[in-house]
Amino acid sequence: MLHFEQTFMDFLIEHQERHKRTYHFLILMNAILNSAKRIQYYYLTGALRGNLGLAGSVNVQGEDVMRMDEIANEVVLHYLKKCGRVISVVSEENDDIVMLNPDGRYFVYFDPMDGSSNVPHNLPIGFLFGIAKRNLEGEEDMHLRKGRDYICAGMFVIPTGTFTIALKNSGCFRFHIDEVMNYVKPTKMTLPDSPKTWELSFNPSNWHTYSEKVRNWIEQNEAKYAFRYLGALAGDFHRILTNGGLFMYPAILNHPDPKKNRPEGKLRLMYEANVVAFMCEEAGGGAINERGENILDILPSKHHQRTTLYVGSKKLVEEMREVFRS
Ligand code: AHM
Ligand code: MG
Repeated sequence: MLHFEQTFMDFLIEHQERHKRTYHFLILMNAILNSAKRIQYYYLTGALRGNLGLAGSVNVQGEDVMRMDEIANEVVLHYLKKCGRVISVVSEENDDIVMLNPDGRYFVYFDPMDGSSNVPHNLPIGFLFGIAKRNLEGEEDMHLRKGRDYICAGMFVIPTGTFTIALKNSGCFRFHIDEVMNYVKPTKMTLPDSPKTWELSFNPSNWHTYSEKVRNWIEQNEAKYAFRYLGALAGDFHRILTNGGLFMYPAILNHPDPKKNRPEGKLRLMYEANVVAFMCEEAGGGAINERGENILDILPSKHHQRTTLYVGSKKLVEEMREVFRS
């Protein structure tokens, strides 16, 4: 007897039918899947085709753009436009909001290739996305939504081939890519209660630049947990979701070169922090910034806004909230 695994699309169709929803979201998710598979293909052959270097331009954040960033962004914009369901997008790779289809139903916030320091090595990166729905009743407020108002958020770890997605109030699920490039075999993700497997994840080379409160907490607690850091949020958060623990990207405050300080943190709220925070809450965890605010409750005032981030097991997130309150 042949064995057929449930695909992501089977899973989603069932979910949409159960909740008596329209098919628009399926069409949008089909475009997201097409994008991910295409990025997967370009990235797998990236070294071979000489696509892992610089593109020769600088992005809105003042960082060098990689050729792969451009390819991945073009891929996602193409599929999202073609599906006809997206009003406009915020992409890490575009300074401004990109208008796609004024009659669309959704806003998509994405980073098509996150974890740029891994790109020249062809090591894992992430395609991260969050989706909000247009205000169907009353006036449209356009883009600047809180993560709490997203209807779903997800990430592909590329080229590893895992896809994790959370649907609002319906949980967080992980899929694996199969031989014919379908994402299959949903597993419901719940952060483990037992601290035995918990891990800490942060860039230790920045340790000396963190606030005193954060440095003290690390000194007092790091020996209790294993430590892992890949340098690509999707990969690092993937581990936290499975093993529990805490991923953090604190404020950079005491850098010897003051131009490199980042009092608001490095990660972007709308398409990095919110994406993992949304998945984490659906898996029973939490996410806050250094003001002790829930990441998902922050109303952005600009679309490339940065934030500090502490995401993972509830107990550790609450411990950090106390640290910032004290
Ligand atoms: P990017 O958008 O330039 O790729 O930066 C985002 C990445 C995250 O994936 C990762 O968590 C973090 O930046 C790593 O930063 P660092 O290299 O400073 O540790
Ligand atoms: Mg990024």
